[in-house]
Amino acid sequence: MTDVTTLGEFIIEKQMDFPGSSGEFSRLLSAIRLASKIVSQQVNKAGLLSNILGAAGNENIQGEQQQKLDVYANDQFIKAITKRKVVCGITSEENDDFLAINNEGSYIIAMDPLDGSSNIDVNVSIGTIFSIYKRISPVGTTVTKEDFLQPGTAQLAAGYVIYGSSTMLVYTTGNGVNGFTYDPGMGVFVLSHPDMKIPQKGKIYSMNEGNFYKSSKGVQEFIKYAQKIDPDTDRPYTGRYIGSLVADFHRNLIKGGLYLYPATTSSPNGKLRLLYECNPLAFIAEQAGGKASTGRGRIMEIMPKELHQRAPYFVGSEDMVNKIEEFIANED
Ligand code: AHM
Ligand code: MG
Repeated sequence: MTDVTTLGEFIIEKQMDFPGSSGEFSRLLSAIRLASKIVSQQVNKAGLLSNILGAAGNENIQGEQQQKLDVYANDQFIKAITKRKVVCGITSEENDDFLAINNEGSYIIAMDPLDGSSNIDVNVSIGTIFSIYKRISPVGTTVTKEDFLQPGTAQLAAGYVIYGSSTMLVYTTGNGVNGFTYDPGMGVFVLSHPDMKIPQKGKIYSMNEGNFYKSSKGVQEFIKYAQKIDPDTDRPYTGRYIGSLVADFHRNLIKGGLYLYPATTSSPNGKLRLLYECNPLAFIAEQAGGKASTGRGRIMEIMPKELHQRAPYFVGSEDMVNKIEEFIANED
């Protein structure tokens, strides 16, 4: 084990921290690391819990009340983050309003503690997404909504955990993207994917094509383009859609591809949430050499108005994002 780098060692080696702070980033990341290990363990038992020991929300055979896994994940992340005392507020997909925690903390977190929850019961990969900002309000006061309504360009760090065939933690602090795979035997994350780069050209497109006719003309034309046979441009592309954003994004990050959740007639702003789904993955995509767009502009430049605001989302290999932007621009 001497030739592997653990996540803890990596942070120390790179002396990573937020500008002007001492050790706060490593405290924060160690909270995320701990909660993700706990959640990972529980995710692995999810099938057992729901199928053998009783459905979520019911009492299990030991007479314990069961919690839904997404609520459990939310609690674990909040507990771990609160304990480290560097964060003053958390906004989560699971909570209608933000939580004010330690007034002395300088940072805020936006998170989706367990994304893709419709996939929990069917043994398909799910994930956690997080995004870290410096607060705007003065230290020592109670965090305000404005602290959370910052554009993605203000993110200090962002990452995700994928609970897949193995558990991985991937993050950026604005100096590239690194991925760590969890070794359950040793209980540590080890650096497995240093300096991740997304291929500039991709071949995979990932969309819920049930929404084809609900999408705009430009999106429909792009899908037709993706399916067209043209050996010169290596088409047709390959369609891959898991329905877990983290898993679809992670695959495309490694192999090259485009994830798209456009505006539809029933969801005019798309489905995905700007603060804790779109922006953190946009930061990672850009840091890996990719791109993230609303179809008409950079995702990270949107000035949020609401905590749970949605945005149309196109993220992945630069050439593919450029291509769909072209189709969308031409629909006008
Ligand atoms: P969730 O936060 O309720 O889990 O919804 C987000 C998920 C993403 O993980 C996924 O990409 C998308 O919703 C799938 O939506 P759809 O079922 O409409 O294709
Ligand atoms: Mg979600």
